[in-house]
Amino acid sequence: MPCSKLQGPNHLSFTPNNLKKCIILECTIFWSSSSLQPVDNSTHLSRPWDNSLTVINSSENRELATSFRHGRCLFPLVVVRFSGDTCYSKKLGLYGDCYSAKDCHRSKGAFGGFCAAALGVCCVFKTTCGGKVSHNHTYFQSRNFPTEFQPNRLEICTVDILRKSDNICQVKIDFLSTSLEGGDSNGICKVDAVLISGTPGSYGTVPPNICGPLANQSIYVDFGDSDKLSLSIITNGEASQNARSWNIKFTYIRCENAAPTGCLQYFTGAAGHVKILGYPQSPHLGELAYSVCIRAERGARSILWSRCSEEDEDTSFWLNEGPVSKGIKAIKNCPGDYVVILSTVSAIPTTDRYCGNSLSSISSKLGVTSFEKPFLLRVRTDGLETPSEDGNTGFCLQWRQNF
Ligand SMILES: [Ca+2]
Ligand SMILES: [Ca+2]
Repeated sequence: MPCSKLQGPNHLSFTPNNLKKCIILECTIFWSSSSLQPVDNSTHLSRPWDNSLTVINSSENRELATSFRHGRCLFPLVVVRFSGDTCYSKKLGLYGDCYSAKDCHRSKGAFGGFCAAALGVCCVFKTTCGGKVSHNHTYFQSRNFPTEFQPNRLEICTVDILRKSDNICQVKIDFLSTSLEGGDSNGICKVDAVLISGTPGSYGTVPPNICGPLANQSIYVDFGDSDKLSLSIITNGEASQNARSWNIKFTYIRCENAAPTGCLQYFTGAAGHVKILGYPQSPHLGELAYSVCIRAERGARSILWSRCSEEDEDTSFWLNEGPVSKGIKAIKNCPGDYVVILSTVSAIPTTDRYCGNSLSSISSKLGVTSFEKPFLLRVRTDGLETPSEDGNTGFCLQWRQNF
């Protein structure tokens, strides 16, 4: 009998959507996946059946879950299995997966409050140097985070990111906070560095070596045919004894949700902004070669790129190797450090490189409109800078899609 036809002892009809498993004994509880949130400790019941819980997603049965939580539904056994939906732990301020208490304990996760109408626990995973990532939303943190540490020698801290299944194509790496040394006078990461290995990459998606400020940056890394990626953070305590720390989140991306091919960074939305990796530091990082992709929203005809309005006018676009000039473009004028905005209004291929101190030679407030899809911004810097340059901070650019 299909579960949608079953009735409980209270004569309540079940019409679950996205049904995963349904076992009815005397009273079965359904609840919406949108209700998978930690609840206050005072509202949860004792749960002797924790070991055999099954989450059944339904958008129509929150009322049942509520009545269950208040103990009005009497039953000898409820069989529910948790499906690992994302939950947010207010207690820890971190995301986790909704698991049964036993599964969370077995997986060495941390208790982050209750979820799924208090039937599950929001299981939070953290790891540090030498660890392995095999759960969604795993946080890779420096030792004793959030307390900073001072390395007194060259240290290499590596975490392996394991591919959970074939339908996982990428991992999204969110740099939530970092305190690392920046690049040298050429923008090269010679003291500290974040290195990512194991990905086949392709043009525009090979993760560059990065360092300095990385908070709020995120990148997508392809597994390709590999079952494991590695992320290493080098902190050279011999070159600098400044305090270091990091908190980095890994999220598995299923193939149907993957960032498009060729995109190291990927954003959605009609408007937003993006900063060069390592922004702000002067000079900007060197030896970068990657693409930033913006998903074209339905009906979008073009995209306008301009400097971030909330950033200082002098530093929000500054990619140069010689005297500061506004609105420099073309291949011959931007040989080393530049962004590419494809097929702008002039549609002349040689005019799509931009460098200097402004996107426009007329006013730094003016931007560049591109009609080329997919919407993307290519970023390229070499490994050389002219000494005694001030500024040269890279970019913070905002985009707005036009409909
Ligand atoms: Ca430069
Ligand atoms: Ca350069």
